[in-house]
Amino acid sequence: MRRAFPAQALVIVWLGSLAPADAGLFLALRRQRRLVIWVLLHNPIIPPSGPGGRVSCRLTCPRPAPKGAWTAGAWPLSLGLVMATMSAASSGQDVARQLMDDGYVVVAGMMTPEGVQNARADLDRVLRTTRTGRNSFEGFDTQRIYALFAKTRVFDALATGPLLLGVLDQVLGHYQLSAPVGICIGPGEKAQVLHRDDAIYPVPEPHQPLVVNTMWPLDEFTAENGATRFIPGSHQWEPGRQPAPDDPVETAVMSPGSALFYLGSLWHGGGANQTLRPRLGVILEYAAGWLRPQENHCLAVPRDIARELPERLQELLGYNIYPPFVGYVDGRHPRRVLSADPSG
Ligand SMILES: O=C(O)CCC(=O)C(=O)O
Repeated sequence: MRRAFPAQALVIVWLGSLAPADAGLFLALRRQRRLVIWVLLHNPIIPPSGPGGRVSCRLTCPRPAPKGAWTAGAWPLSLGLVMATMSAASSGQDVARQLMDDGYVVVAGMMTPEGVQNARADLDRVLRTTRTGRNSFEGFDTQRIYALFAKTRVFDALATGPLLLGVLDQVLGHYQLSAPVGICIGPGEKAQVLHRDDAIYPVPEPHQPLVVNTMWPLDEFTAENGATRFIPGSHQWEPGRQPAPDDPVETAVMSPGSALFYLGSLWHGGGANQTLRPRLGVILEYAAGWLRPQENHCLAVPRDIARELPERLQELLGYNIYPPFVGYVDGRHPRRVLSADPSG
C-alpha cells in the first residue's frame, strides 16, 4: 500500500537571495512521495525590452486535492511564479506581440493612483444599488455593473486610451466594445467556471482573434480574494480541448493601476473570494467590429448620455459601421442619429 505524502514534510524554499525579480518557483508532486522542484532563475517570458514593473502570478489550487492523487492542478498551496509585466510606456505593437504569444499580458501604470481612487469611489456609489448575480456564472455573491457607460464616466478615457487602442488595432483591426462590466466579487463567492470569452460566437476553430478582454483591478488582486485565474497557453489549444484537472491554473495577482490583457480564446474565470472584503475589477471587453457585441450599448446607454461622449467612445459603443456598411441606420452612418435630433 502506498503512503500519502505528509503535508508537514513540505519544504518551503526561499528564493529571495537568488534572483528576486526573475526567480520563480514551481512545485509539483508526482506520484505520492516524490517532490519535484523546478527553480526558474531567468523567466524567459519577461521581455528584454525593459518592462516597467513586475506582478507576481500564482499557481493555485482550483479544486480540492483528490485523495491520494496529487497533481500540480490539485496542489493545496499557492506558490509564486513571476509573470511578464510590461510598462504602459510600451508600444501597442510590443504589447500585442506578447498578448498573441502568451494569450495574456499585464501592463503596469495604466491608471494613476488618483484615477484608481476616483474610479473606486464612483463605482462604490453604483454598487450601492447593484444586485448580486442570478446564477453561478454571474456569481450569487457577486455584483455586476452592466451598462457601465450609462452609470459612470470614470472609464471613458481609459476605454479609448492610446495604448489599449494600439493593441486592439494590432490584434482585432476593426473593433467595438462588447462587454464593459464592473465585477465586485463578494466575500464567500465560489470560483467561476473557467471559460473562453469568444466561445459565445459560433465560429469554427481555429479562427482569427475575435475578442480581446482587459481586466482593470480597483482592489489588490490576490489569490485569496478572487483574482482572475487562467490557464497559460490555453489560447493555443487544439479545437475542442477542455480544461483537465491537471492543467496548471495561474492567478493574476496584480495591483490597481495595472491592466490584464487577455485573448478571448484564453480559458479563464473569476477566482473564489475567501476573504472578508469584496474584490472590485472592471472588464472592458472588445470584439471584432463585424460581430454582435454582448451588450446592446445603443439601448443600454441613453441617447442623451451617448451624445455627450467623445466621438471615439461613441463609435466603440456602436455608433459606427463595419466597412463598407454593416450597422447603417436608415441607409446612413449611425453617428447621424446622435447629431440629427437632440430630442431623439
Ligand atoms: O472577475 C473576473 O476576474 C473574471 C470574470 C469573467 O471572466 C467573466 O465574468 O466572464
